[in-house]
Amino acid sequence: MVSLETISAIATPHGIGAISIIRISGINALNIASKITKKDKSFFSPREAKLITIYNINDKKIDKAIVIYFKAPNSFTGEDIIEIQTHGGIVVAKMVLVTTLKFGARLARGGEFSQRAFLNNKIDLSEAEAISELINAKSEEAVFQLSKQLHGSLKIEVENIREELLEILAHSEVVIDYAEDDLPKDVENNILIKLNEISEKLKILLKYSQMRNRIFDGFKIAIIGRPNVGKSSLLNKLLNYDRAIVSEIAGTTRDRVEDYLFIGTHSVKIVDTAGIRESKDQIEQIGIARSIEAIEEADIILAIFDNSQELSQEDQNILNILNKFKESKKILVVLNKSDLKHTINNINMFENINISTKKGSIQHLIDKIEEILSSINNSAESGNILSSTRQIDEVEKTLQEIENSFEPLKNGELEFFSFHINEAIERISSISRPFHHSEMLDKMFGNFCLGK
Ligand SMILES: Nc1nc2c(ncn2[C@@H]2O[C@H](COP(=O)(O)OP(=O)(O)OP(=O)(O)O)[C@@H](O)[C@H]2O)c(=O)[nH]1
Ligand SMILES: [Mg+2]
Repeated sequence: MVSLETISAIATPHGIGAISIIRISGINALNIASKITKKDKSFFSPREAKLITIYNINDKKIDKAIVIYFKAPNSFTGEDIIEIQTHGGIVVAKMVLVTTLKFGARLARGGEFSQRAFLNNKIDLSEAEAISELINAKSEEAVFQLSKQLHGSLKIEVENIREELLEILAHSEVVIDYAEDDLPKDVENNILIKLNEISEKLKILLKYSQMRNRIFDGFKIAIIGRPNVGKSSLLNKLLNYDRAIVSEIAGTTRDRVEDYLFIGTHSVKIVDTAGIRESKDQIEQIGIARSIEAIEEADIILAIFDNSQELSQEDQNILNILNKFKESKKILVVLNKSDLKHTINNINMFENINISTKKGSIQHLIDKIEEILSSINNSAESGNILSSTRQIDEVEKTLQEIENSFEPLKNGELEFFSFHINEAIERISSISRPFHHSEMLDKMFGNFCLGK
């Protein structure tokens, strides 16, 4: 698809840096390069960096810059691209940009380069979304995942599923058009098996994608326990500074105290909470309710108990709460104050670890947390994940359509069956290439930064 307009933008962040890049894309790009350098078009050979003077519209020298020509279709957008690397600085780059506009380029909208790349089949939508998210990635895990997507792994998985659905549709259509009888029983069974396999694949994709927020935004750890067991002491020790107030008065922490730290390569948000106990104090009650919320939001729960004392009724109540989260969260029982006499020793049903926040190191606890975080990550890393809510939505709808197709298939209502499979195909296809896209594309690429 050839666009008549040539677009131009500053592709680097606005600020002082070693270099700034101005990017021009479109049929007029080479012409503009020729005008701002006062060189013939033949001076620029594809993918060769040229150090050359840049002039403004009044023939005044602006800068000496590197100019690279990417000849269509072998460029990011699939169009002719000129990249001008000027010396860093806001004014120089702006002057070069204004000159390109004076020579006929139009200022690019946010994401317009990527949009053109998509329209010219250089990237598909899942790759475009990966680019957008990669720019905003906050953790190493997110970068690895998105890079996989950028290299097309999600596209391949989605296309395979689409092919399988098309094959199933073809079977059904043939019978509708030519056969007098219903679908033979063995064919119907094969289709059912295939559809179940596809459903399973989609469900796994969704399951991994639910971990997306964790992988992309970091994990959450909640420290919980009854008052005075040493929750705030542990927070401070993990952070290596006195973030929360510690005192021997039970009920010192009244509200959630949050902070961020790195455990290994994992970015983690850690939350210290108000001690959980029966309380008539209204403010304390609110704090305790927030502690329960913190449990719900967390990926890992560090449940602290005072090893120097017998388990109390309050501790027992906490264990009852934890039991409800046994399946959905990783729970680690931390027996604190191990510098004093050991009274509890072990709490069954959970993994236990002994520490003292007062004496000695807690490195073995940190190592354990790192091990848990890595195992959560590895399980997600082995598969593809959907990197946007749009993709998750499309997969959920695909799954729904497949489920809707089972009934008509069993009843021999092949037209209805075909209808649902068709819908499923349309849904799954739209992960990489939507059918009705113009409005959605404008919206999606509009979220990109300028020059991208
Ligand atoms: N001996 C010993 N004392 C500790 C240890 N950890 C904490 N303490 C003491 O236990 C008391 C309570 O510690 P905090 O960290 O304030 O306990 P908390 O669980 O945050 O208590 P609340 O905020 O009231 O829920 C303080 O006097 C700490 O000095 C430990 O490992 N050994
Ligand atoms: Mg506290």
